[in-house]
Amino acid sequence: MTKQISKFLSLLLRHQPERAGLTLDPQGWVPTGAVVAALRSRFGTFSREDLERLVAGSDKQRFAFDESGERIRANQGHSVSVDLGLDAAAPPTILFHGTSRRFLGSILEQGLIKSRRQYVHLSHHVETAEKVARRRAGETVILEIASRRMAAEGYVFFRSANGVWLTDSVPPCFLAIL
Ligand code: HQG
Repeated sequence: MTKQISKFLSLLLRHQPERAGLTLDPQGWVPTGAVVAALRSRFGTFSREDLERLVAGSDKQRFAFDESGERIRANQGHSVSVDLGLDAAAPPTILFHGTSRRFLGSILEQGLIKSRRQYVHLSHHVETAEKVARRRAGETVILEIASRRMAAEGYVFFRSANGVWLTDSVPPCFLAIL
């Protein structure tokens, strides 16, 4: 049940806030009370404490409260346009991206593109990339991204509050199959 609620919260805070009559502010925040009310109307009893437990227990720390606790947002993964206010950060030498092998031809041709999300998502650790890849059916593949070289050539990287590396696109020349 927690997973189901977490998935619905991701949907609201990243993609379709209107599904529950919510609106994200330009930085992606929504009043905590409105989110609790939305989750209660969908799942029955659901309190602010339940939301706090869900946020604290999220394996990937997907959500964050603001300092006052009065607002909540997703740390990354948006398709809705929001400004998370992240500062550009110097990436490690290599980052990883896990995906489905069936996308490989297209990725090696076009590079990594963000499609509906605001950024391409990259992982610091290969294990994390493997987990991301396993969300998809079929054979998986891990790509190595020459992120330090990209940064040296002017590509901008951000690190979300929960440690996901974000960038606009990765051209094929910076990709290698692990
Ligand atoms: C692929 C989850 C064809 C890309 C995860 C990926 C992550 C291309 C898919 C976060 C392509 C997009 C994001 C190209 C990229 N041709 N396919 N040129 N370029 N792709 O879900 O990175 O659990 O938007 O490889 O753990 O899989 O939701 O991105 O397979 O951190 O918190 O297009 O979502 O986090 O899929 O996952 P996604 P992603 P949560």
